[in-house]
Amino acid sequence: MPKKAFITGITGQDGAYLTDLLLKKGYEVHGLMRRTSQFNTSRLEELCAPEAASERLFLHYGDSTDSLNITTLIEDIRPDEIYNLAAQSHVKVSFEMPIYTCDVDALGTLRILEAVRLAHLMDKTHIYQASTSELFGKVHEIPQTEKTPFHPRSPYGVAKLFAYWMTVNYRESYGMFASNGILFNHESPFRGETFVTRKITMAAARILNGLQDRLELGNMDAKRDWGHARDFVEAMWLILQHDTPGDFIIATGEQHSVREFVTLAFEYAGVPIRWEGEGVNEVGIACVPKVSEDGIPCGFIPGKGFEGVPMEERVVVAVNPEFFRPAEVETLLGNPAKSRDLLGWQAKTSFPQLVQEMLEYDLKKLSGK
Ligand code: NAP
Ligand code: F7E
Repeated sequence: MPKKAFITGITGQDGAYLTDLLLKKGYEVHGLMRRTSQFNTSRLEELCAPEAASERLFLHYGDSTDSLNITTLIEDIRPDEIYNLAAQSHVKVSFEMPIYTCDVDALGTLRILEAVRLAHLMDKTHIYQASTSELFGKVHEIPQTEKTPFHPRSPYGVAKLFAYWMTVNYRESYGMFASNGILFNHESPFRGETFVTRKITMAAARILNGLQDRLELGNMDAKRDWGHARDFVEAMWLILQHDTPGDFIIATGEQHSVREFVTLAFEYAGVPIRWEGEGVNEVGIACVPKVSEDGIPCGFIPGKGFEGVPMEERVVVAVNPEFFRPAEVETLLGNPAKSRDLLGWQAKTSFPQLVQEMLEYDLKKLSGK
């Protein structure tokens, strides 16, 4: 009998990479999918082998805010492993929707834990909780380890703190195999388009093709420990295969600023950015294709450059305070020593490789190939 996994948040970035991984490992995968007015399974379709998906992937309508639905699904599926990835995962949006964010991200986790308990699956089912480096928020030490005190800085972070401790509490109270993966930022070509890395690579691809004037960003001094989602979902699986449950930091151990991410994305096309000014007046200036009138991509071709394209020097990056947050997390840097020593996990993708893969994907998408 193949192992059965139940993934909430299966349509998201991590859900799609994890589904691909588990299908390759021979699992039967069940996923919780929200009813939406348009299909939202494009990531799964792009990432998962169609044959394995048609035989062993089952999608169920549901929502993390619906206790009955979650309990019934878990009772019916009786999964060996649950990966609770569903979340309102955007930090800035959480300031605009704090109550909804807590319902999904905090209580949603409790609904899963209770469902496993009520279905008498406590000895069978291993549970992975998608915890986050946002728990550290206003950091108390650098780098952060599993022992660093928490100080969340957003409704998202606070909701995830509740979920973290509920997971620990069910483990300690009922002996459940419930573990937290404290994952630092991880990105990919399948990252949501409003997170900063994907916003940058999509805009860079458009600017390099004469389709966009400039990119507007918030705090470019923010520093993150950015890894690749493909590497990070392997850690999720390893956490549930470990002898004992626990809490694990998953990070690369290297940090970069938002500004560095932008610089590297344009450098990929051989375009240097000159940074001028300070604070809200800071701008990035570069020599790029003029914005085309007809909306047809014309500009950078990987391997060829900008042959015959009319170019100009202009501001391509500017600060827009609209993207500032009421409270910011300025710096995050994880120490992944515990996961390396106990799980044998290590990030495989370097920062430049990550930026390059994301930009190449967005350039290819623009060219329609
Ligand atoms: P994501 O791309 O935003 O995906 C979130 C998933 O949750 C989507 O499938 C979304 O469904 C689903 N979802 C949202 N609200 C829901 C609800 N009410 N009921 C059921 N499903 C719901 O996020 P991600 O980057 O893959 O992250 C996965 C998890 O890891 C999240 O819990 C996130 O908070 C956490 N995390 C992420 C990072 C990171 O850097 N990526 C780091 C640490 C922790 P739709 O497709 O319908 O929107
Ligand atoms: O912001 C700054 C912003 O939205 C990164 C989620 O997956 O990782 C993610 O949360 C930094 C912040 O990710 C813009 O202020 C500047 O300092 O890409 P982000 P995040 O907030 O770190 C954690 C680990 C999670 O758990 C979350 O689910 O970039 N920034 N200018 C900007 N951010 C955005 N989104 N847009 C800007 O224009």
